Amino acid sequence: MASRNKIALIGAGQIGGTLALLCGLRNLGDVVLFDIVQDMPQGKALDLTHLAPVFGCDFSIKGTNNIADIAGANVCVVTSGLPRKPGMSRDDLVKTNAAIVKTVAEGIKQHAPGALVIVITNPLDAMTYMMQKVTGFPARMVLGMAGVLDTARYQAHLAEELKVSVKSVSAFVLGGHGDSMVPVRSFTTCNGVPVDKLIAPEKLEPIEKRVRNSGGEVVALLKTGSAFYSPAASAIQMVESYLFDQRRVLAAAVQSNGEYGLNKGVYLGLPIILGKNGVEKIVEIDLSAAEKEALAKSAKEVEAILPLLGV
Ligand code: TXD
Repeated sequence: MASRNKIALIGAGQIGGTLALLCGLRNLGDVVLFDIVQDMPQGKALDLTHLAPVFGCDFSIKGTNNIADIAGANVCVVTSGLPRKPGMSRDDLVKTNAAIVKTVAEGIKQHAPGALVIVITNPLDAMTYMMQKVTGFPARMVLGMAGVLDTARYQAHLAEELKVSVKSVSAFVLGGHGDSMVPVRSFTTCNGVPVDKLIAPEKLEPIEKRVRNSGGEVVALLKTGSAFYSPAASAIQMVESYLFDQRRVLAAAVQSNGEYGLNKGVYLGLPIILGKNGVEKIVEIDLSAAEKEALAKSAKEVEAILPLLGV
C-alpha cells in the first residue's frame, strides 16, 4: 500500500496559503502548514478542511507553530520571509530574509533530512544558496522557484501579443530572479516557430522588459504584498515533477557545476530535468553569444549578494 506524500509548507502567508489550497485541490498528499504567527496556520488549515468536501478532496492538512511537525516530509516549500513593499528591490530583503531562511534551514535539516527543498523566499537565488549551505543537503535536493514563474509571465504576454492559447507558447527565462533575468528567444516558440520570427524586435523588447518587471508591477498595484497566485502555481509544477517523477524540463535556481561557463557553486536559474532524484540534470542548451553574456552578468549580480549572507 503506497503511503501518501507529506508536503511541508514553511510560511503560511499569501503564497503558503495558496500552496496549501493547490496541494489539496490537486490531491498531492497530506499537508503541514507551518508559520511562526500564533494560530494563523491552524486557522487556514481549518478553513481548508471545510473546503475539502465542497470539491471532494480527501487530504489532511495540519496547521502548526511547531517546526517538528514537518518530520518525514517528502518535500518542503519555503516561503518564510518578508515580501517586498512598493519601491523595494528583491535585494533589499537580503538581511531580514537571510536570518529567517537560516533558522528555517536548521529546522528542515533537523526534522526533514530526506526532503526535496524548494525555496521561494526572495532574494530567491541567494536564499536558495543559503538553504543549501545551511542544510548541507545534496545540491540536487535544494532548488529555487523563480524560472517557472518568470517563464510563465513571458508565455502569458507572448500569447497575448500573438493572440494564441497559452498552450501554444513554449518559453525559457533563465538567470537570476531579478532585473537581469534572461528571456531565451532562441528557445521560445509558438508551436515550434521561434518567437522572433513572429514578433518584431520593437514589440518583443517591451514584452521582455515587462516580464523582468512583472513582480514590481504586481507589487505596485497590490501595495501591500507581492504576487502569490502565480508563484504558488509555479512551485506546484515543481512539486508534482518531483513527487510523480515527471522529469519535466523547466527553469529553476540550481547550483552550477560550471555549466554555461558559470562559476561552480553559484545558484542561478538554469534549465533542468526535475524528477524523483531532484535535479536529475542541468541541461546545456545552445545560447547565443548575447544570451551567454546576459547569463554571466546575471550570475555576477547574484554572486555580489552572497558575501552578505555570512555562510
Ligand atoms: O518567484 C519568486 N520566488 C517570488 C518570491 C515571487 C513572489 C514572492 N516572493 C517572495 O516569497 C516574497 O518576496 C517573500 O520573500 C516570500 C513570501 O511571500 P508571501 O507573499 O507569501 O509573504 P507573506 O504573505 O508575508 O508570508 C510570509 C510568511 C508570513 O506568514 C510570516 O509570518 C512567515 O512567512 N514567516 C515565517 N514562517 C516560518 N518561520 C519563520 N522564521 C518565519 N518568519 C516569517
